[in-house]
Amino acid sequence: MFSAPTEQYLEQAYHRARDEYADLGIDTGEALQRLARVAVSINCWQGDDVAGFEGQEGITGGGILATGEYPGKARNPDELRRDFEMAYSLIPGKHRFNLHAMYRESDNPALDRDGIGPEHFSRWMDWAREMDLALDFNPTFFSHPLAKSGYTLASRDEKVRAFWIEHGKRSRQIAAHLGAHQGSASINNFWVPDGSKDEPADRLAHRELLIQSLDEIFSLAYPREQTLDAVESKLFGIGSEAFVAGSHDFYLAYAISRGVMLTMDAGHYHPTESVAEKISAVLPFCQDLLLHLSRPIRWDSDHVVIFDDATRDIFREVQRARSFDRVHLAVDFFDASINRIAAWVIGVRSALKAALFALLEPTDLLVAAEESGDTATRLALQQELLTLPFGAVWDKFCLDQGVPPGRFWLAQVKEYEQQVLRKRQ
Ligand code: RNT
Ligand code: ZN
Repeated sequence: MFSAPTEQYLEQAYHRARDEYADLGIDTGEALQRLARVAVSINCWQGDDVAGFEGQEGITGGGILATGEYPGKARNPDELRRDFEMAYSLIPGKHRFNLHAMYRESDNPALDRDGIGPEHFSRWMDWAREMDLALDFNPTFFSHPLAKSGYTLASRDEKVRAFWIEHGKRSRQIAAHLGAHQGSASINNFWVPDGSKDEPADRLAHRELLIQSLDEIFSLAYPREQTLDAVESKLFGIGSEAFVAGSHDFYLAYAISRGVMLTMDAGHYHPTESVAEKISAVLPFCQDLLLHLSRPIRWDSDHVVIFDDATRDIFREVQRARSFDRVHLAVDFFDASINRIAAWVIGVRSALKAALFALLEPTDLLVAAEESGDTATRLALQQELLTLPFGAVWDKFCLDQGVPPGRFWLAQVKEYEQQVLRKRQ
């Protein structure tokens, strides 16, 4: 393996790239400045395979499943924080951290989800302040005895609904508390797994119950500066193959009619559907949008985000719509089969590469070609853009942000694996 390139080498490569992009009317310096303002909310749940810290080993479910047995997963909040610090030190830019309710900290073994409050996140808040990270939030409607039937907020059982409604309300209170203290709204994302393996006899009943429950949860208004509610749709999950109450159509209509944010997860659609394609369809009707960047393989498998067509297409559409300020970005994957810290680093760096790739697009040239009917030029340019010296601009970003360029972060992850992760057996 080559050793890491010198600063001088990287600067020279960047200068050549800068000239090539300038020839197309693109200012790489400006693109780098804009990229530095792109914040990705990084999922806590990649660090421990979506287990959480409620001490109820083995209760999983809700249609999601982390697979793999790679050694060294974080077993407690301190390990998770330490692992994330390692990953974050290798990711360029300033980002956010995405918590789930099940990651609360408490000495009370009887504390259930309908009893949580901001005090159970005070250590996360202290840590986030030290790390200069803003926190986002998610109520946890899965991996719980009262979610075993497959239904929570859309359950026919009034007691089950009441429990989860209380959980939803408390999650908003916590998110508002986080937002007020960090001076940046905490986005609170509602993903509700409710659905069934086989064809239900009454889909509408469950959807009406879901509407009722959500309306009750959202009945209290919080200032936008503190928290923003989002609702995430899904096509199907493990055990909910035939029906998911909170489908895309359901939440698109719900979000617009209630003025809450819509979340689109890149893994939650039919395989040939594209989230990128939906962005310009939804943005005219929604004030904000939350994207869960993920990578489906055959089913909603939540693989680590990579620098692939689907991810590039998403960022390209956000850039073309000039909507980086309205589209909130989060990563959502959980891969237990590889080094979990590498997973974080690969996923977020790939997302940021896709953002940079979009920011370097000479969109005006493409639009001009299109407007004049010169669709051959439009296609030719798009193809030639793929092989411009993009990597040199990315490396310059890493250099400016004080993280290793190219593949040269990997050695530190390997070292941490030997020194820390392998000792956790
Ligand atoms: C599940 C959803 C949801 C979860 C997280 C853990 O299909 O994508 O966003 O992955 O809440
Ligand atoms: Zn998601």
